[in-house]
Amino acid sequence: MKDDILRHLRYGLGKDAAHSSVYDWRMALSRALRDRMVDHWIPSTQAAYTDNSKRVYYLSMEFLIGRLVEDMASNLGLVEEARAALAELDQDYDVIVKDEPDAALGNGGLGRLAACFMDSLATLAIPAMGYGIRYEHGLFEQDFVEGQQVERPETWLQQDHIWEFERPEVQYMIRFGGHVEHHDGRAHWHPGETVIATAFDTPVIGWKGRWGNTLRLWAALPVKVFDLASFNRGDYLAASRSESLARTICRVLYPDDTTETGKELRLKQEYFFTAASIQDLIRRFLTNNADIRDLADHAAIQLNDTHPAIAGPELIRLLVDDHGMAMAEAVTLARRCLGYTNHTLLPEALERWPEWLFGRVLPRHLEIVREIEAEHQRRFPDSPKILDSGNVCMGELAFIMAHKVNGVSALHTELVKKTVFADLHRIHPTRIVNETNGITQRRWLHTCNPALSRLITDTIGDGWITDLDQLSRLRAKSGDPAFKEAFMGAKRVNKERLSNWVNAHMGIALDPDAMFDVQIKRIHEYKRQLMNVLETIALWMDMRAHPNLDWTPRVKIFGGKAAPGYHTAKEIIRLINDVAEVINADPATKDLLKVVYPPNYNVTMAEVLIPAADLSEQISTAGKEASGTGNMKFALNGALTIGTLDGANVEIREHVGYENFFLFGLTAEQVVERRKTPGYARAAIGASPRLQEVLRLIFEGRFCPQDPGRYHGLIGMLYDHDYFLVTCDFDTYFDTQRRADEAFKHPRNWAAMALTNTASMGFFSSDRTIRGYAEDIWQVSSHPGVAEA
Ligand code: DL6
Repeated sequence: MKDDILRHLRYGLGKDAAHSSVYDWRMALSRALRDRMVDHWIPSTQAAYTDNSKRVYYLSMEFLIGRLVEDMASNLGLVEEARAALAELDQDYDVIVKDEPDAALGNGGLGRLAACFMDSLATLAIPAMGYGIRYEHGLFEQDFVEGQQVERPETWLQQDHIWEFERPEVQYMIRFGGHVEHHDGRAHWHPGETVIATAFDTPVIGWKGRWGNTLRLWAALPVKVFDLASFNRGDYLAASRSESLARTICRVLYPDDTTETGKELRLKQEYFFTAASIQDLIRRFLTNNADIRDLADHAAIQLNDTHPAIAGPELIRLLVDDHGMAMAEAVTLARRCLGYTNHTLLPEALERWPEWLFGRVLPRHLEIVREIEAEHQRRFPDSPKILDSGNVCMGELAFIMAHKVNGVSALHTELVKKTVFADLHRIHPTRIVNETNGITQRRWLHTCNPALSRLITDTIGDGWITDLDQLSRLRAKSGDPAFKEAFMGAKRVNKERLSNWVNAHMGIALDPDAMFDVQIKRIHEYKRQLMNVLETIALWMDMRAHPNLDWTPRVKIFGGKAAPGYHTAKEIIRLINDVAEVINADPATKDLLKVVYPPNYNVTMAEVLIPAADLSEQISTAGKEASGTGNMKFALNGALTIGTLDGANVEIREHVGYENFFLFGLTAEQVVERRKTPGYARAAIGASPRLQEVLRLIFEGRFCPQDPGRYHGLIGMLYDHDYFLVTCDFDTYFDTQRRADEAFKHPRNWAAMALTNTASMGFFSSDRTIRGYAEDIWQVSSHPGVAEA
């Protein structure tokens, strides 16, 4: 390893050890690791080809992979070797891995799930490819200026992304716009614009390198570099039109789609990566197989949300227009290949494209959608429509074109059946299945929490790393004082690590003995960060009013970004920051309460925050969070959950035991009922003197004296449009927080509850989730694996 690092430093980077920066060392280490990955990756790829294995194709607009050095070293079992090699070279492994930018090619849960799935697919040796977009700029970087979110472009590709291999030979033409002619018995699409999709491959190596898969991200290239004739005429804009389209397509994750041009770009992005992926998988299939009608025996295509739902019409287009298949047969074949995962019940997140826009960008696909619609309506005349009120409804399209549709937690799947797809479920009663989400324990315990990982391995061996159910053997330890002490010792190490980080980056001193209470996720009204900050204010008021009570010291930690155009979420961010400023400066509560909101929450930050948490906030309005995966990461790392009966919280509570979970709040059914009661928010506020007091303080400008009216809109909304029922759940939330305070005063009991959480999380491994998809949806099996390289 040491020799390899030096060799890469010299011949890969043109540097000698004496003049190398941390960046150079990281690049050399990464190349040395990458070489070893390739030794597992190529045999796996060859084996999948030779065996003509059925492959999974996971199409996702997002892969939130974060940093990779440590992940790769860990899966290869090379962390200690790398550390030792660098130490011999007078370099610090920990400093070097921290130098890596966080690849934020996703927003949150959906993208991180895709990354966990890639890890599990490789560990389970299921031949698979992830397909996505190689965004030039990932999710924006968040800064706070006077407490307000400011967005800056993310720049991960300004440095060499060492893990990927460019594949200039893998290119596909992606066409947009134009018109369609029908003659010679077939359709001829004459596009208005064309770009080239070109591939970049990142190996994804499973645990101990038994198998390797590929994450293939598409970048766009212009069909011609530039138009020399226009350039010579002095028409520079026309000269670079093709280049500009290509550049724009892969430029940013989630372009603002509130404008018409933003919408069009988003649709083009979706089609771009989907069309490239479908062409690519057909090409791969045809290298080993002669008859396209066998495609479904070799390709399982999973649509991660509706973003790649155009895969149905695109596959049909290729089968009909290029392979001469009859439309009905093509629809049936496409359906056998496709599965669709729904990740949300929020109506605004279910994609709908204006028909005119869809037809302008994808005229041939609109014709095909009409045919899919007509065929489905013929068989099921009362079916919901794909083309509805001038829109193309991508949820309905994905449902109708998939042989299986899955929800991501038990509750969510039931709600999918009863609400968004109730009518389609009636027509196709066996199509919807549940695959409760999971997380990879290799990243979310073994790598991010070395102290706890070591303790667990010393106690039960390392089998849990690939078989998380083995953690259940720790349950017997909940009465063992020495083990509990060691368990909380690991937590303490993580809390100190976080405290040092907060002190260094934010200048706030934290007491590691305080309860670390963490809510990290996208800022959204349904996730109810607002309720958390209202409770924080109420607690602060009580602490000030009764300074002599035996308070449990708390650190309230928030993290998360708001969508740039989401005004209310941005107001909530500002309120948290204003409240933090006032509370953190209050000498009366300085040893009891702190509020911390580090900017730019991302995967890397999660890896530090989650192991340090005592309490995990999972407080969404019941019926709104499809699953959540943060909830799983916290519980796995020994945090107790305070939460509602929403998403996967329901199943987590079943597994960890009701007594080890702080439950509060209305159920999904009660939420629906409560909304029917006129004036429910005013009634709830009227019944809660505590909440009235909190709202009064905010309204009077206690947290922004220089601009007292700042939150009048936000507070007014709670009185009159409290759609997410913050007011109704507030009191029980507050009381449940006090139960958590009480429990925290008894460290041995708390330790028993915390370790029971860890011990009970076997079910929530993404390995289990992937086995479920493999069996219920994809009908694929694990490869025996390749010999250890
Ligand atoms: O399934 C992954 C993840 C779930 O854990 C979250 O509960 C869910 O909100 C998220 N869904 C999305 C889709 N869009 N929206 N909203 O990100 O998926």
